[in-house]
Amino acid sequence: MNAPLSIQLPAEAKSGPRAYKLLIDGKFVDAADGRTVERVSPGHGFAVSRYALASGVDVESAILAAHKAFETGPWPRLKAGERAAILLRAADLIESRLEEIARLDALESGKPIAQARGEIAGAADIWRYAASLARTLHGESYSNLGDAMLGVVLREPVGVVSIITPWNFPFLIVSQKLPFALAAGCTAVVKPSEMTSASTLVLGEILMEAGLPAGVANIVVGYGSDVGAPMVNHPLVEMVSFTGSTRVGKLTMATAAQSLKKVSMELGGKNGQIVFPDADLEAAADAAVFGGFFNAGECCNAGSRLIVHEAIASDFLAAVKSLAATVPVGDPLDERTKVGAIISHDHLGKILGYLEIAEQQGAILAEGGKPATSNAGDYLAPTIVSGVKPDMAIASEEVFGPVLSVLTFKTIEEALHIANNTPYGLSAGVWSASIDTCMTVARGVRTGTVWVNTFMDGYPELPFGGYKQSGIGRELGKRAVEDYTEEKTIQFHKGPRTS
Ligand code: TXE
Repeated sequence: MNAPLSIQLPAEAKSGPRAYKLLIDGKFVDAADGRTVERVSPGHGFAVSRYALASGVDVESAILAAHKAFETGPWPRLKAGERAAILLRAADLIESRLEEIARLDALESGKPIAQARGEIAGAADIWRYAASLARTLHGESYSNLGDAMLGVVLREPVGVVSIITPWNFPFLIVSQKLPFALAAGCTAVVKPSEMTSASTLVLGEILMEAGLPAGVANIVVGYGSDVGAPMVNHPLVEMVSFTGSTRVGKLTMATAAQSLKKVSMELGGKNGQIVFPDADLEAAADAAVFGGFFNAGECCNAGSRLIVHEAIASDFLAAVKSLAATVPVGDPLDERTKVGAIISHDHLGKILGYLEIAEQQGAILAEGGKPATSNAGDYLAPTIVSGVKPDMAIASEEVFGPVLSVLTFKTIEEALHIANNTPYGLSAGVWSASIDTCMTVARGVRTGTVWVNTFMDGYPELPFGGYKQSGIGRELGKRAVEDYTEEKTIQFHKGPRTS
C-alpha cells in the first residue's frame, strides 16, 4: 500500500449513533440494567450504532419467552404452510430493506457495500428456501412390520434453540440458521456478535412485521461470557447452533455437553486451492485473488492457501501478484471497493503478527503486508506470502485476513498431503482440465466442500459445513430443517400382544 487512503465520512457520522433495543417476547426493550454499548465503524471511525447491552437477566427473560412460545404458543402447532407464509413475508421484507441492511453490515463490519448487497439478496433467497423446506419436512411410516404393527416416525421441533453468530457475515450467517429453526417449528434466542448486531436487530423488526408470534425469535446483544455462555448453559435450551472460532466452538460444545444438548458448529478453515499446469490459468489466478481476498479474507471459506504445481509456480505467482495489486482497497461505502476495512485494530495486529512469524520462519512477503495509513480505520491491501512450507504456522493456522500463502507441489499425492495437513476441513478447490485429476483431488481432500474449476460459490440447496475441526453438522441443503428436529418413533399395535 503506497498512497494513504482518504476515507469519506458518510451522512450517518453527523446524525449520531442509531439506537437499538433487545427483542424479547415480541417487544423491543432496554437491557434490564439499562446498559448500552456503541459500535464504532471499523472503516470510518465514528459510532454508528448504540445497542442495549444484555446481561444474564435479559438472557433469562429471552429464554423464558422462547420456552413459553414453544410450550404454549401457536408456532410449533401451526400448519407448515402457515409457518412458510411468514418466512416468505420475511424474505420480501428483507428485500424491501436490502439497501438499509447492506449499509449497516458495511458500516459495522467494514465490508464493501456492493458485496454486502449480494449477501442480503442471498439471505432473502435462503429464507425462501427454508420456507419451501417447512412444507416438505415429513417423517416416515413402516407398514412392513407385520399386520399387528404400524411404525410411524415423526419429525418434531427440537425446542428452544440458541443461535450464536460472528461478525464476518452478520446477516447472512443468522439467515443460515434461524429460518431453518423456525421452519421446523422451533423457537429461538439469537445472539449476534457484539460488534455487528444492528442488521440482526433489523431482522427482528422484519420478523415482527411479518407476523411472527411473540417470543418465537428473541434477540439479545452482548458479550460471549455474559450472554453467549448462559445461552449455552441454560437447561431450557435444547440445541445450540454456533458459528465462530474453533476455540470458542470447543468451549461451547464442552458447556453444551454438560446437559447433552444438540450442537451444530460452523468453525474455522484453512482452505487450499490446488492449481495444476493444465488448468485455465487465467481463471485460476482470478479465483486465487477472489478466494484469498474476498471479505478481506475474514471468511471461514477463504482460499487462504494457494497450492501450485512447481512447473508453473513462478509465472502463476507473478500473474496472481499483478492481479492482487489491482484490487481496489478502501472505503467500504465506495461502490468500487473490493477489500474494505479490517474488523478491528486488535485483529489487524493479529494478522501482522502472523506475517512477522512467517518471515522469521523463512517465508517471503511477495506482495502487500503493510497496513494502509488512513484518516479512519485499519486497512490492509491484499498480501501474498510465498515460499511457505507445510510446517510453518501460516500454512495451517487461520489468519482471517487478506493474506494468501503460496505453497508448491510436485505430485498429486503431495498436493493432497499439503491440502489435508491442517486441523481444519472446510473446503478446497482444484483447477485442472483433466477429469481424472479433478476427481482424484475431489475424492482425496478431507473437506465439506470441494470446488472444481470454480471457487466459493454457494447455493441454498447445497449443504455447507466442515470435516475435522471445521465443525459438526451441515447448514443449508434439504436436510437443514431436519437438524432442528427430533425423531419420535410411535408403534401402533393391534390386537393381543403375542410376545
Ligand atoms: O469469534 P468468536 P470472533 C475466527 C477468526 C477470528 C476469531 C475471532 O479466526 O479471528 O474467530 O472472531 C460468541 N460462549 N472466526 O471473536 O470469539 C461471540 O460473542 C458463548 C471464524 O467473532 O468465536 C460471538 O457472538 N458464546 C469464523 C461468537 O461467539 C461466545 C467466523 C463468535 O465469537 C463465547 C468468525 C462463549 N464463551 C470468526 N465467547 C468462521 N469460521 O466463519 C464468544 N462467544
